[in-house]
Amino acid sequence: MGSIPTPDTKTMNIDEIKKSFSDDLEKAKDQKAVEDIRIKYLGRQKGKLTEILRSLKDLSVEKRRETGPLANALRKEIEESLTRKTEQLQTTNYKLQTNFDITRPGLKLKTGRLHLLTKVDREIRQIFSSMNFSVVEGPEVEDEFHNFDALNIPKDHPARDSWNTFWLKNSKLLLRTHTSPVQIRYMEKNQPPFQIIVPGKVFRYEATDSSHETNFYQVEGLMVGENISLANFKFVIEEFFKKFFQGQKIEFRFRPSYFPFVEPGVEVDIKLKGKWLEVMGAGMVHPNVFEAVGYNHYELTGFAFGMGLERLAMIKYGVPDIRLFHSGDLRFIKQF
Ligand code: FA5
Repeated sequence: MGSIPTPDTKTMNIDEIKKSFSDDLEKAKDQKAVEDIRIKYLGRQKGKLTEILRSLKDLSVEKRRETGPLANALRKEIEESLTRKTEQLQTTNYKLQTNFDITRPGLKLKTGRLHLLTKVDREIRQIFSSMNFSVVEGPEVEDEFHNFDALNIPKDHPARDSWNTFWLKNSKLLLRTHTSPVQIRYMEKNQPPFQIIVPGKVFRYEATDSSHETNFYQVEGLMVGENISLANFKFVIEEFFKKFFQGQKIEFRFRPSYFPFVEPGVEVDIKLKGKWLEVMGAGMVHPNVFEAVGYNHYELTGFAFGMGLERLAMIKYGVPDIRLFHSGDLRFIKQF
């Protein structure tokens, strides 16, 4: 690199500026130092390179031709070096601040999960599907006919008291108290033989405790054809328990019971921590129910059941209180 005769003896030549600049830059430890260097060499008033660039006009044409390109090239070089140094300092600062360790394993992403009741609902659907049952759904807002009358529970019959009901204001509609009305809706539109399950939400206007909720899930079952018997029900339910509890030892019992829409009626209980917990009502479909949907009750028979989904989940997963399901407590939800 060439040098220029200087008008002012204190002014450095280009080689000297270049050397002095790179010495200064190497020593710079922070952005403030980089900025000082920029001013020292490129500052508008007294920048060392600026002075040279400004003095070019006083040189002879020949000298200017020789020096001009060198000075301009150095300006470009200085600007680029300053930018690079700034970037370098930023990266180093970031590493210092975050103590960044690229070998450290990444944080595990938090993903959502299915609610335990959704899981159990899916398990139940899958098991019955594997036994050739179809999955059917029905409305949560019902009329009196489907929720009660067609199920052989006439108006003013004391049996209606078993289903404490949320009535909708100014209408004859209600929030269904069980999934049994879907039996009626399905039979109105389909002919036997068939076997269905109906999972869904039900609502009852009653006090809550560790095994009762006002809003819970049931899974209805209905199988209708010729010569269907209670023995078929027993087989299906025992198969279901075997698959649902997957080898977990459970004790269960069938006990006579009364529901207006079945005859005979039974209840199924499972032992939980030494106490019997009622998990389902069931029985042989009552002839009056077949009549309400226009079926010939002399030719057809069928069994029906309605089980409490939360209660089955409580037994399988050891949940001590039904109110935990809807508590919104993440510590509970995240366990499953
Ligand atoms: C019924 O609701 C009948 N529809 C069941 C039925 C269907 C019988 C078909 C015959 C033929 P029950 O009120 O007992 O019956 O309720 C059925 C199941 O739902 C109970 O065994 C229980 O497991 C669950 N259950 C009832 N009430 C509650 C409640 N408040 N909270 C949580 N689960 C409940």
